Amino acid sequence: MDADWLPFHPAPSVPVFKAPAGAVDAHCHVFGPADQFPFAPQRKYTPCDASKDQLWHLRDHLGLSRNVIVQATCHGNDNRALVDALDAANGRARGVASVAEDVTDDELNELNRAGVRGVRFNFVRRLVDTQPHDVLRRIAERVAPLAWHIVIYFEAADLPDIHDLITSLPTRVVIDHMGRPDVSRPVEGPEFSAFVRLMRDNANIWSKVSCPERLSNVGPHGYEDVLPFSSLLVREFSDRVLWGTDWPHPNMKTHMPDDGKLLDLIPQIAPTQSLQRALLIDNPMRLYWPEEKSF
Ligand code: 0GY
Repeated sequence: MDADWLPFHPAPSVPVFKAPAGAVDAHCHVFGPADQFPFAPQRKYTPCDASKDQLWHLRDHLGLSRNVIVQATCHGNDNRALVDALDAANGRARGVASVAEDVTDDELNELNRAGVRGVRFNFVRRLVDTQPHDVLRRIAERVAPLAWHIVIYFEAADLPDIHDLITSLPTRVVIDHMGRPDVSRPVEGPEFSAFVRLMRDNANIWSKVSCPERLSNVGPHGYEDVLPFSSLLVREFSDRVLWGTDWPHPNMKTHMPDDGKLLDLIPQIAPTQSLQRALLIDNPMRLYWPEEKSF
């Protein structure tokens, strides 16, 4: 692993907040193990291993029920570690894959069988060499008939450049980590208002209200500067928000969060039981397990 890599928290606390039964961690990753699933040659970082079994252990420790595993850039378009985890999850995990334009229909069908329900487009330059918008649009058109969605990861400053791509996609779109706002700017200021407007004007766009530890300038474990941003989205778009741990927290440089304490922030951003249920159960179930219809 990279010399400055911070491994995930070895012993997260048991959260004081008790998640409602059936709660979903809708953003997490598996890394390797590298001896079984080598990292991609074009990767921009080399992490520690973070296995599916360690993920299930964290899920149970936190009192959660299900996971959505997002393909991390260190595995490129090689989704084998993801599929391996999904196959071992007994239906308790779904996935978001990375694919290139030359992916075959058979490969897409196999990913669908394993539980993949979306493709991630990543625009964060320190993580990937980005692809042309027309290529991404064609990939979205390929996966739309499978009822998959597109997950998009970008920095707030890049929203103007990709706005038209996002609004032209033929699927639901889920934006990672609230579009990574600069939380030193006002929540009512022009930058975050543009993001809120994007969601207001496009009913197919969802947001993950995840990663306070990545966005915060004040740090653990209150992350007070991020909460106004996540609270606003939960309040205004209660049926289009998702929450996740982001375990094993790739590329954290300042500190490693305690996953239990991340869960303890939920009542601050979703203060009522009905908002908590929407955020942790109803919304992720609608997106990832729609066939269960028990939510
Ligand atoms: C995240 C954030 C990061 C990394 C990745 O796929 C990835 O490599 O998503 C990051 O470095 O900000 O969502 O896990």
